[in-house]
Amino acid sequence: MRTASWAAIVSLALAGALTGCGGTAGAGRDAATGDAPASAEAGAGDAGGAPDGSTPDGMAPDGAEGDGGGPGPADYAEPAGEGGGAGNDPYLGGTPEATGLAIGPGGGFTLEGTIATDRANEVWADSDGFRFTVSATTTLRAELSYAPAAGVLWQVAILRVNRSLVAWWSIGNQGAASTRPVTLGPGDYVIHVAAGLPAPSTPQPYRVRVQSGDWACAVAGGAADYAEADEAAAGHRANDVAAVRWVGFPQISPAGGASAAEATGLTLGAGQTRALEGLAASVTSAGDGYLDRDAYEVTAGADAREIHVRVDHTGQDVNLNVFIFAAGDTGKLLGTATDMGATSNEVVVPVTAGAKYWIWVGTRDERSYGLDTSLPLTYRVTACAR
Ligand SMILES: [Ca+2]
Ligand SMILES: [Ca+2]
Ligand SMILES: [Ca+2]
Ligand SMILES: [Ca+2]
Repeated sequence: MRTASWAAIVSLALAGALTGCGGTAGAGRDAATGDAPASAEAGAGDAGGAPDGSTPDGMAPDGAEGDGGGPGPADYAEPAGEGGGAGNDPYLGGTPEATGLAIGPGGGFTLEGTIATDRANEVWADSDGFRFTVSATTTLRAELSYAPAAGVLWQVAILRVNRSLVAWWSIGNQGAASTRPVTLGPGDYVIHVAAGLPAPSTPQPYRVRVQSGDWACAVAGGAADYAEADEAAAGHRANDVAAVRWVGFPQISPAGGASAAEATGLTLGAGQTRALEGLAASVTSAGDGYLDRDAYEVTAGADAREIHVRVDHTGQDVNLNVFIFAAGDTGKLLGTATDMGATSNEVVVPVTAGAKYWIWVGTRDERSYGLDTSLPLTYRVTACAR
């Protein structure tokens, strides 16, 4: 059975979330809207302390971080071929690879896999699950590296074994992606890696580093370092830059019109935290899947290797999504945060020192579900650089 749709897969993930969180299910939003409750394990509230020595050395495209600094052999490699049916796809009746690997505080391991040439359905070219064990409560993230190919989006997520999401898919096409950090209690979980269509003509190898560490990025308090300009005179379209439609993977195009990212003038050096404030305006969609869309240009400092961006707000019925683009090119996507039902969205992306990036904050159009009644809504962007 290879028929699938992204909506069906997300429904599976959400059904798992609604049945898998016990008493937390009611803490989120109305199940009838298709929105999941916020993850009980979300690390948003447990931030604290400076990054410690267990922090890996970034998301090098060759997956070289971790144990000893060299790529080295992986701790688990996906076997060639997946047998019949859904193979190791966690969503379509497959069985995730039983890696036998465990992780606790300070630990980490590396996975190797391949996007195969013969596994495509209408959603993705190949979809691989890897089951692992958390032996003791720890904060971890999964860092994916691969050889980028034009037009192909890759994604990485962390699921519970019932397929509900603990770290929503981070999606990009620039060679590396990371889930947000999540604090997980003991038990089994699944790393999910997939690449979008078309199926490759040759197998595409990838690596995933799963690393325990402390990547705290607490909400920045106090006055914002940058405040969105008042774009009311432009119908709140002055800074939109990207249009995003969800058909399986996000389909991204320039927003059209005369929009431009706001020049914040902010440079993010390693160890620095900056706050931006914006307004999710109450406007109708310009034709994509979003209402207001706001882009902010920032520069990675000379010593920065990654930026960790979180967007926080108080609108219980508003979904703000975050996309990180290379400045000036909506075709270059570094990562996404698209958790449904969460008032905090986080994404971690690798950066090149001195390069400019767009932090894009979009309000998902959910008016047909009776949502978005909290608009207009002020939100806060916190950007932590490492
Ligand atoms: Ca595979
Ligand atoms: Ca697979
Ligand atoms: Ca705005
Ligand atoms: Ca805007």
